[in-house]
Amino acid sequence: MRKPTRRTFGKSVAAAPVAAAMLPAISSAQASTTPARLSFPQGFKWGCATAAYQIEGAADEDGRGPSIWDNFSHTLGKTFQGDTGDVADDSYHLYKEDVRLLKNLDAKVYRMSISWSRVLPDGTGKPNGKGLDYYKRVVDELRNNDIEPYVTLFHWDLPASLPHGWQSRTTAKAFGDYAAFIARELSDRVHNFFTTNEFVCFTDLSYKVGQFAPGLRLDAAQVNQVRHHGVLAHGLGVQAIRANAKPGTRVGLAENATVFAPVIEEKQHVEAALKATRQGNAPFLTAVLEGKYLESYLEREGANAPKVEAGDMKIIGSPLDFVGLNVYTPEYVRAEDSPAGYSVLPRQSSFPHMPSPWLFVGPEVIYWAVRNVSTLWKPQEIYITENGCSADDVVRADGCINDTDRLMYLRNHLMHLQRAASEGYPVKGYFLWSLLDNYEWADGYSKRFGIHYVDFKTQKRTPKLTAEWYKATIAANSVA
Ligand code: GBH
Repeated sequence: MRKPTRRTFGKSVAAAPVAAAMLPAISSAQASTTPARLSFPQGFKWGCATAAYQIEGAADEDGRGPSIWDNFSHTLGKTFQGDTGDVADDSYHLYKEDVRLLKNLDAKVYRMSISWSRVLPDGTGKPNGKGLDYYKRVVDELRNNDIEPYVTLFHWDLPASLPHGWQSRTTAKAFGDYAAFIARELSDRVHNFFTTNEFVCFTDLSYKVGQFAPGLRLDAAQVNQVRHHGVLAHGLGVQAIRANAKPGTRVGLAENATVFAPVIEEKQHVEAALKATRQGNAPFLTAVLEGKYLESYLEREGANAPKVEAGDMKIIGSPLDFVGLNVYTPEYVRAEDSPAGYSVLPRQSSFPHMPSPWLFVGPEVIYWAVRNVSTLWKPQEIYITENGCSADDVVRADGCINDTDRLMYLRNHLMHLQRAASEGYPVKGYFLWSLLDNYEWADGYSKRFGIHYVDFKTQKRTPKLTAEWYKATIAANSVA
């Protein structure tokens, strides 16, 4: 049998690992006006992602309790022009319209999050029926449109009434109880859950750098403890879902692991990238997927290392059904003759980036994200739980939003994702960030990540060029 190439494997996919792409001879099809397309495996799950505080609004409605992001965004000087998520995309009221946007794309899956304090206003204790009903309505609307919901339990909007937030071990326990509650209430209609989103953002950025809620700058020992409570919460969440959800419910997490790409694709640098991946994610993904903290991490932190109680690491390492990766930007490494065995290369000032200054463009990041995580930890399934970019979108006189830069970003990432799929890595789906422009945390409404434009004065949604392109990509199950 002819070896499948990247272009043909999707049609015959048995997803066995195959050699890297060979250049196919130019066939008559390729000589025609339509370029050959790179196919994804049959049944690949295409969708979009959002998060509660970024889209819902209705911050004060139907008994929702405050979260640390309400407090933070209402504190002078913390967010761009004092922007808050009070209204955001008003998806609390407009969710049917948002499901229509997904339906129009023919999306198969949708990643959304639950606002913990909407369903448990105090974080623990008495539930808020009206809040829970909202999520039931959204999920039912999705299912009625043949869109499978993938639900994140925690995307940073921690209930404000939990004393000391993630500094307290009790918060990890509270998260477990909240996960159990959601599993009992929603697993009849939600079959896939993510526990937490992006450890580094709700720990380091929130308690060390102070850029995200609650905006603290703690010392190294305290930060390591916050990190530990984060991964512990994830593990308790996994166990709570397994114990309380209907059989067949699946659970994973959504993590923006730091992705290390070999600067040159040669053996020694490829191995350096693996070492860097393990070390560079030691407090988070490495701990979750290995059920332990690396000795090198504990040694480096010394007296500041996290205080771990008996049994914690087993909980943290609870087996998962899938790993979700939020992928945006790469680090480049090369092999080095040093104890670490690798070094991370600084970026030149000319390295291209999108309007978000942190969002450097290196599309091969998505291939290496999947490949490194697969090689090191062999998860059963991988989902890209976020990928996308900000762009300086402008509505032209004719009403079009020609986001050609975002299209370039997305197309190139998908080509590299297809490379991973064609080599047999178990990537099962892709959630584009984001369905629509939304509240971009400390950047407020100044950065747009949507494939639908939102006029925040009127709440009007307009598909951008990338929505048209994504619809065609989904329809063809391939990229070109
Ligand atoms: C994701 O984070 C989030 O999950 C999502 O909610 C968000 O809307 C999306 O990305 C787009 O940002 O200002 O230099 O300190 C992506 C990872 C980590 C990117 C924190 C921004 C702040 C960098 N994010 N980072 S900096």
